[in-house]
Amino acid sequence: MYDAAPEPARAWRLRGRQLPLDRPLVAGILNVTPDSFSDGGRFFEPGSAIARAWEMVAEGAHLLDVGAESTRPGAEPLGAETEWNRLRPVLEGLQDLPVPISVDTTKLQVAERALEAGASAINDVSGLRGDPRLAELAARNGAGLVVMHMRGTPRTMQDDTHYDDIVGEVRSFLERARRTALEAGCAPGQVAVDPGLGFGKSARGNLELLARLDEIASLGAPVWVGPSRKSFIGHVLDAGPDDRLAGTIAACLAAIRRGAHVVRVHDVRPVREALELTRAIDRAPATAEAGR
Ligand code: HH2
Repeated sequence: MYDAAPEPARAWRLRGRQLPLDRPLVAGILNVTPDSFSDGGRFFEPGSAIARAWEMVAEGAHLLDVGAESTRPGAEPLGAETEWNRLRPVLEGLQDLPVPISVDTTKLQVAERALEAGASAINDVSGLRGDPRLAELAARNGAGLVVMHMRGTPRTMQDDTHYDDIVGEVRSFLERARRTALEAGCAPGQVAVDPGLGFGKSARGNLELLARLDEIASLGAPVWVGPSRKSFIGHVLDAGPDDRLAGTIAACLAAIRRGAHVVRVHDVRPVREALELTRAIDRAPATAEAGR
């Protein structure tokens, strides 16, 4: 269906660090926002955000994704100054964090300052449609870059969620965005791709993207996926955002099985434990054989 698959990604490169991709990575979500869809307001105050960051590291997060602008459906865009004023005290307070930080932003000025303040990666939910110069910035700094698929903007993305071929469209978009990043000077191992669950997709579309994630993984890039507490889980389970943990874990396991490398989640400990147990089971036959 697609051209021969390139070599699979072995590590995600971000500012002098290499995160090996031979085991699943958990990115803990830190929303420094008053209005995120599931945890808005909980970590808006810098002190509580910093405490939550350390808590997620203790729970086993391999990296943290820090954002200050909600991208929930219908959200209005935020000015760069307001976004940066929310992020600054948190990033400055996390200088000693032992794990890398990605900053969830679509804005060049915010990403530039975040990298200066020690962030290691840029998570761009617009997939370089907001500001393609983010790719040059990542290239110049050797920073990680996540390009995510979204239809339209958070304000409009749920207006039309019909696709003739959702996986084909998302895959081509990510392939193009990745190429743009490589042309701007990023190394292949720097650029991760993300299908953007919940960003301009129906519940069924999100399920199909998860079911066929191996087709996204065949691009050969590190694959991020963010199912955490999202409404497609609520749609299947008839559960509100606070009751979607089991569904989130199931979605993460399904994604990893189909080639995802990084799962972006709010509930770090239970997801990490589920992934660890699955890995132990998957490795058991080989281990038993070796011990014989
Ligand atoms: N989802 C959200 C935000 N950023 N980034 C990537 N790469 N992938 C995702 O799926 C993704 C993302 C939305 O979730 P959340 O941060 O919990 O909510 P909000 O945007 O309301 O702050």
